[in-house]
Amino acid sequence: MIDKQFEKEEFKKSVKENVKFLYRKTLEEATQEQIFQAVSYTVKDVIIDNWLKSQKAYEKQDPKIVYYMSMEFLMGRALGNNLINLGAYGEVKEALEELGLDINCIEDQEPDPALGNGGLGRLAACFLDSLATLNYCAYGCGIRYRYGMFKQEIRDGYQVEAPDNWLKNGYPFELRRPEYAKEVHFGGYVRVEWDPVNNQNKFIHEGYQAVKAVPYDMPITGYNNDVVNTLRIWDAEPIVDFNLDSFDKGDYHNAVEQENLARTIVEVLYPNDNHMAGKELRLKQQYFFVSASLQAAIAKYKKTHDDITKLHEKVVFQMNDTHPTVAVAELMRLLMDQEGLGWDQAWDITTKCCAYTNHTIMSEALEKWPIELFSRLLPRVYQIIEEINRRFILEIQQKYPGNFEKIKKMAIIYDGQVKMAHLAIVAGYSVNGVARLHTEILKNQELKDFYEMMPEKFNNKTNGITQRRFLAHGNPLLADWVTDKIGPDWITDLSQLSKLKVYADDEKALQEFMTIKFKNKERLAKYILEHNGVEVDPHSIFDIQVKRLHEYKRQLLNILHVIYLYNQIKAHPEMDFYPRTFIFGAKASAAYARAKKIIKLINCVADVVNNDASINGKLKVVFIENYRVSNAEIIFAAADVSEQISTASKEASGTGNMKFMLNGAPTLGTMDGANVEIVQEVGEENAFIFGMSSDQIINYENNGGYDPDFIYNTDPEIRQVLMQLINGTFSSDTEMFRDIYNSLLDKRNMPRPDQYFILGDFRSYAEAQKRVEEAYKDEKRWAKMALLNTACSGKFTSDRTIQEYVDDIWHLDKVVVKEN
Ligand code: 26M
Repeated sequence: MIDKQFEKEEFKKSVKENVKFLYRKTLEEATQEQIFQAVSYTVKDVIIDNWLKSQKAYEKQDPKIVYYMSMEFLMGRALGNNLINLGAYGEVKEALEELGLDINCIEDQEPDPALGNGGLGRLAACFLDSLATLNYCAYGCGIRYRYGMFKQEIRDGYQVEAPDNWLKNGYPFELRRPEYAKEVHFGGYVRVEWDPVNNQNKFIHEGYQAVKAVPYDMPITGYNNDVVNTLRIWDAEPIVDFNLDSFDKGDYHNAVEQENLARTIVEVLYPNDNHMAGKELRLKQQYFFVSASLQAAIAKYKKTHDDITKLHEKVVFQMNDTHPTVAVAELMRLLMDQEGLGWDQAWDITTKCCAYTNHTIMSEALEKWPIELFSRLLPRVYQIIEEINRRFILEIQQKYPGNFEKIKKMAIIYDGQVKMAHLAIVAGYSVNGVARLHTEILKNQELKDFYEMMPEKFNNKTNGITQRRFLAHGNPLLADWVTDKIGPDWITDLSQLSKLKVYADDEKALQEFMTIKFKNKERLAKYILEHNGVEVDPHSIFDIQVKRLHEYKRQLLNILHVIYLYNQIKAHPEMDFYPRTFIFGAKASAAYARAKKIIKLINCVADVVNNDASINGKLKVVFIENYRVSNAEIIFAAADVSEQISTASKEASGTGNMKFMLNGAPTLGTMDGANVEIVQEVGEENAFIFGMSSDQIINYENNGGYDPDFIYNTDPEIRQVLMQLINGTFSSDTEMFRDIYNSLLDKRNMPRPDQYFILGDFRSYAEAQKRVEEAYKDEKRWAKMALLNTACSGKFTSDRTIQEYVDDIWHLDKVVVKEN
């Protein structure tokens, strides 16, 4: 059903009016950016009606609400996605054409709201889409960073970070809600007073600095169901403007500090991925949005309910990793100090309201805060954590009398640090990993002691992705083809894709499928030419690795293998070799020197390989600048091969792997994260699996015995590749890649050389790459494989993931908004 406003003539009229109203211009005079704003306002108008309608329905039905608490929401552009979900994309595309406008150019005017780093933040965005589409009442709770994920520029092969000022033209899809502002307090001290009325101690927080948290709401549209949920992100403002008033009161210093605090707290997203830096400002950010969100949730609950002890019947807080874990102590504080409950009652409610998702086993990522910092910044919250810890240690002692090892390993406060994961597990009623293998590793390795003590809390929720963005919007050619073959139901029921299996041996269908892939490769080739100035051949194999740059993800293994292939072609020019384009996209955390060097290496190898006429263009290497959600959609659609080559056990799940699969790219990968489940769905014969298993890796890690030196000494081809890092082949500065070389071989390299088993897996990877080439040469076999990947990807929709969260953890009620 098309809304009246998306009826073409109405729509055109509204866009023209908005251009006039907003900019005092005619359509002909307006810039593309101004037209984008005008179009967005028209769309927002429709959304606001549904938003109000959803609100009404929620008020009437009083469903249980999930608050998805996350430091990151990597939303990507809203305009196109909203049009898809409103079922109006086609109409609007045509209407714009009639105005002489190209919808792609209009969409390209929107900045990517990049309020996240990578997988964890993008997962949160997919979850919000699925929650709205499945008719559940949900709020995303986060921070309105002034600067999101930095923009990456490549200069002379190096990554250079540029600020992402995403708000500079005003963002049309947000709504400031000053009436819901909340105060958040930092620092100061706690005074204890006896309260004779309630016969208990009263804790009074004084001498603090206060910040005003002001929410901005973004609409989250469900697919074709009129549901509009809310992503609520908090901005910080000073409580009172710095003025002479406070100066007169002698409060000058404090007024300046409060103003500074408000300005700095939401300034920028920390661009770290899987790495904890321990910065005080980061903890301030965490407490800031958590406290504001909890206050708002409690206030909302109390508007229509008078018994706070039943909060858990209507509210659940899902903590996206440990970043918002201070929520458990803050909820205790609000229930006790604001609502007047005693410890036991408050604890009972808190432990029924909070649940925790773990996203990584990388030890550098585990959040631990020095108690000195924590208690200074959040004195009352720290007191509460001490009491939670005291009681938990008593429990440990009861269960394991005399076993001090257990206390050492499981205490929330130990070695002068607050361990956020331990707090989350102790206070949460659910602890989940994000893929089957990852959850098993949590239970049997990382969190073994906790699993033994409280097995009932542990469960798995394999990640998923939204097909609305990553197929319907990102790959319209394939989306139309799928609809043509099996009807449109896949958009809300991805398991339908299995119906495509009947086409696996249908030559006509296979040809259509591969023609679409080819067109998408042409689209990407055009993008690469325009943005990178490199010409690539869409007839070559597009072999793609796009994800954050991290040693465990092993972009280094990929580029070393490219060097190896280059050497082979040079040594055997007559060799039969299918042309290949290796495409990379990755941001490195700004402070991660080795990761940045790997980017430089990729670009240096690209320079040499792409300019070597003697290899006849058989090999191309491209580094796509500024990989982000908007260009990801184009990249996934165009991939032949999906590189998922993390050291087994290290990648908790991965979600890019699912996006490639959905778009018909077979996985070249290790048995890690969700790759394991992908292979299970598609069959081993339709994937290229290599490398050591997670058991083998974990065994080496625990018992030693891995020796990259032996490989270096016994495999001359690998040795040649490593020598080329330091002999001037790719940089006249022979010291340029010395650190990378050393990281693989130098025994002084801490904690051990080649931590990520790059040399150990090299041969196995090269063989798997050989199998890729053989398979690709057989056109029919490849087409079948590609099609089956799409056909078997149904499990990996975030709709399935969300339904599992609802069934096992959240127990939400379905809400009807759209009357039939
Ligand atoms: C921590 C402290 C200070 C600053 C930043 C951080 C931090 C930020 C993001 C730590 C980890 C962060 O993200 C981890 C992450 O993205 N994990 C990924 O989660 C995905 C969704 O579950 C999985 O698919 C990936 O395998 C996992 O790496």
